[in-house]
Amino acid sequence: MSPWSDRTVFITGATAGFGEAMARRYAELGARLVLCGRRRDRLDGLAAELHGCRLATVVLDVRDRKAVDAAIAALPPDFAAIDVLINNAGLALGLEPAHQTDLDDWERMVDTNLKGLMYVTRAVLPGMVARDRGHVVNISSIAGTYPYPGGNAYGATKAAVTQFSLNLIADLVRTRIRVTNIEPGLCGGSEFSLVRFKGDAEAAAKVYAGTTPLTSEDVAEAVVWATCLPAHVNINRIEMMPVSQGPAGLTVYREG
Ligand code: NDP
Ligand code: 8X3
Repeated sequence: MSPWSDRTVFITGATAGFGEAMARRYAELGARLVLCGRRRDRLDGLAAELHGCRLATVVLDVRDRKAVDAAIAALPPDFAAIDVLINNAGLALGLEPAHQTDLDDWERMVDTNLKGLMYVTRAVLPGMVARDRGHVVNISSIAGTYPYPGGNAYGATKAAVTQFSLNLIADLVRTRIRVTNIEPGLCGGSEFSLVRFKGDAEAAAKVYAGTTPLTSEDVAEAVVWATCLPAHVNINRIEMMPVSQGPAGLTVYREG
């Protein structure tokens, strides 16, 4: 019998992209799933696709702290003991330079990528500590390490997620709880760029033109790998990029 048949995986942002791919992979492994997102129709569609799997769906906006607490407190008993929390919900908005950006976009990224991730983590961790069992996987980004023009607040939220993950490891070092920070680079096939460019499909497609980016399935595979390792092994960070991407991006402005 698979060890996953006795484990519950809680995924935020399961209605698209990485989260959806992770839901499918953990369903294959036989895990119990709690799938969250704001779009009810998407959750219903995924539940229908994965019918026969043990899963619960939760319509949840991670920015709503009270709703996060209430949703986790109200999980059906079979799903309440979360073994793997995947904090995946997040977004980038805009690629304008800092002085031209919409401050509402910055606020929404901070509220979702950082504060929302913290709300969910804080609600789930006490149960993990009480059971002395669990794995928190935070989906950060290479944007949290390498700056690029227009990355401003998005990169800042992801840098904070990365440091939050490392600090969680420090806080939990006396427990058996594992924490892994995933830092993907260019990844196509999800709704990420469509959201970033606010529905402009042409601008979104240009991001991936002429290259072979990572896929949501590649990221899901890295998460599954980290969570399948023996219980004494903690993968602190995974930085992953497509072969066609590299971390050299220093900017020099030359006058004239
Ligand atoms: P998608 O846009 O395809 O998926 C984002 C998911 O987040 C959706 O399921 C969406 O669900 C959910 N979400 C967004 N806002 C909220 C909210 N307020 N409350 C709850 N759920 C929310 O993007 P990806 O799958 O590509 O991205 C997933 C994560 O990976 C993000 O954190 C992103 O920053 C990160 N990442 C993405 C990379 C890429 O190139 N694609 C590379 C590196 C990191 P719904 O709209 O239904 O709420
Ligand atoms: C998404 C990757 O490079 O578009 O986090 O910021 S990038």
